[in-house]
Amino acid sequence: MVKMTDLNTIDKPNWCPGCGDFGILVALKGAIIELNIEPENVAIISGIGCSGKVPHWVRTYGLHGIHGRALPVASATKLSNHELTVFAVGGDGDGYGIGMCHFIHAMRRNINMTYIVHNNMIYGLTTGQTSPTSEKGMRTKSTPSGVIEVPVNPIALAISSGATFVARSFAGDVKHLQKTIVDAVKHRGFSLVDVFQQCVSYNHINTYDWYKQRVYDLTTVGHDPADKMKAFARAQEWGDHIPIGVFYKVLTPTYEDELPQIKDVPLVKQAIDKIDVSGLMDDFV
Ligand SMILES: Cc1ncc(C[n+]2csc(CCOP(=O)(O)OP(=O)(O)O)c2C)c(N)n1
Ligand SMILES: [Mg+2]
Repeated sequence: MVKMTDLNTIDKPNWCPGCGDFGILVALKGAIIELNIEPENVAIISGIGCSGKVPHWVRTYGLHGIHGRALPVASATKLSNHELTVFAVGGDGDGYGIGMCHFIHAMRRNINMTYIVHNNMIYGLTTGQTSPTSEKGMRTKSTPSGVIEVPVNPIALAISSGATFVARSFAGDVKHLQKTIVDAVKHRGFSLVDVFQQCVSYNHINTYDWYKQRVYDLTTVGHDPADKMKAFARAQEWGDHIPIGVFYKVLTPTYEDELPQIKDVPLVKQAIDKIDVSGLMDDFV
């Protein structure tokens, strides 16, 4: 049985005290334990941001990559060895801004992995600029007179882009978040877990209390995640009541299922001792 001590690192997180990232880290580790996946069978791939530091503090395989590129690296990791449980992790700026094109393409590919987005509606690491999910009118360092654009709606975007598991949770409700991550990993296909997360240093509007007062669990209203149109309608809800939970879920073949070269045996296992690359090495090295 995998235990918390198996996943702990010597280094301790250096996020600001009170940051929602702590709740996400605890829920992610809790999910790996609950699923009983050995650390050597997990890869956590991140982009840049405060959120991008997650792989430093979970003792599994991990890679802290470059800004906006968590998903292509995670996709390559999964396609190299699809027996691994792969997480992509990043912020709202990382995934819904600079990484937006990867977000849409990863979803329509339906690679079997879980994407956790720490959505604090701000650029945290760079000290408080507007992000794609910052609300219209929000004053930040980069928009002193208020944001002009409407925010990205990641849930609606995911449903329309072909993601086969679309969920939202809240870093302040670790139990809900851990269950959502467990369900996302169990789902065969691309899973988005958008996580409301307070940034105590740079977002003084969307605080822990702001989220806490608004979120309600979709299971309490009998939502059916198989109903795409109802999922889309729930994704439009914003304001005093904002849903969390699984909006949409459907089973379709994964990218790995459809790729004959790796369908039966992971690429990494095919290569061992079977492919002679010496000619190639002679040419190029
Ligand atoms: C190519 C590139 N552009 C810009 C930056 C600067 N940068 C670092 S993190 C970041 C945004 C972080 O915001 P978010 O993704 O929301 O993560 P958070 O810190 O809020 O968790 C930016 C713009 C960078 N590192 N690389
Ligand atoms: Mg952010």
